[in-house]
Amino acid sequence: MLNQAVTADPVCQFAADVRAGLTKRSQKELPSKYLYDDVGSALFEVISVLPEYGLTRADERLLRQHAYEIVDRLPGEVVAAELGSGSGKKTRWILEALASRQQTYYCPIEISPTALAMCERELRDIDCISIVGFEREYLDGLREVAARRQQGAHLMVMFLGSTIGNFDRPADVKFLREIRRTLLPGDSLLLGTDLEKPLPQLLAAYDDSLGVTAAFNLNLLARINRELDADFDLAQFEHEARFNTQSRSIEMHLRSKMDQVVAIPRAEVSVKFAADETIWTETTHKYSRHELLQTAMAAGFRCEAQWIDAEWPFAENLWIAE
Ligand code: AVJ
Repeated sequence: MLNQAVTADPVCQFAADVRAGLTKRSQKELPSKYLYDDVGSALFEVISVLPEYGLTRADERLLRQHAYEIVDRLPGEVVAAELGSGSGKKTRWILEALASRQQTYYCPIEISPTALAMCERELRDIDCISIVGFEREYLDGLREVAARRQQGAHLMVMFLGSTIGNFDRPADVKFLREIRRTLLPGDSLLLGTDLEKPLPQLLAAYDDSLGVTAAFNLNLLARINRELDADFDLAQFEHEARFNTQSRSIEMHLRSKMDQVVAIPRAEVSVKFAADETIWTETTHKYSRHELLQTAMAAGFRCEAQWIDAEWPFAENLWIAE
């Protein structure tokens, strides 16, 4: 019991993860989910409107243009769940299409109470949609939604914005299998995935000219300063985006500009950085269309349909649980 209470404290968990990630012998790393505190989430909203970063707009365009087609492929009564509610803006199109058929429950699952509240505010005006938010980790929340479903209702899980790309391979397949395990045959997954594209375009998307992505990345160090009383000098680290050709992923790193030692009192650790050493902060995988078909099968789904944006290679995948 005591143990549970300790790990359930978010600051303790953050401290433990920071300590584990920064005391690694080889590549230092930090979990990308910590990029999204209030400042990081606000910076990501700015990223999503930058000219270099077409991902969010492509996602939104596809959902707007094809919402009715997508919903038409779903069986009768649907309960909609979403992993990570985001701002709720692009989900609106799907919810409006669902609402045009019948009264529908929408269950956003989100660990950030701020994000959850924002999404509820954004979407509460849609008639015939009842919002029931779950402040939970993705799979915990999903299991809860699945346990409460009425007989005859089909679950439709949305995982948009290519957040799946943040999982390492093959952790993405493992996670998709976990989702599948919470579902029944005939339930569905609407999965947004960013696709491979020319390298210069990819690099620019993760290293924009205004420096917003750099600020988004550096905010992780600022957050460690704020929450764990650390003394990172942000001027002594720089943002780097690189493409890993083997994993076909963009990696974000923070590069130490010099030899330095940083104290992180609330994680009870001091960390030594060599000049040019990096902290790996995020992976964002770029899928091929072929790979997505294989991934669907490997996770226990069949691909019902796929919609691809003409301007920015991005796919909306509708998978049905087998
Ligand atoms: C929100 C995970 C889709 O991977 O492109 C944007 C996050 N990181 N710029 C992505 C992100 C740097 C983004 N996702």
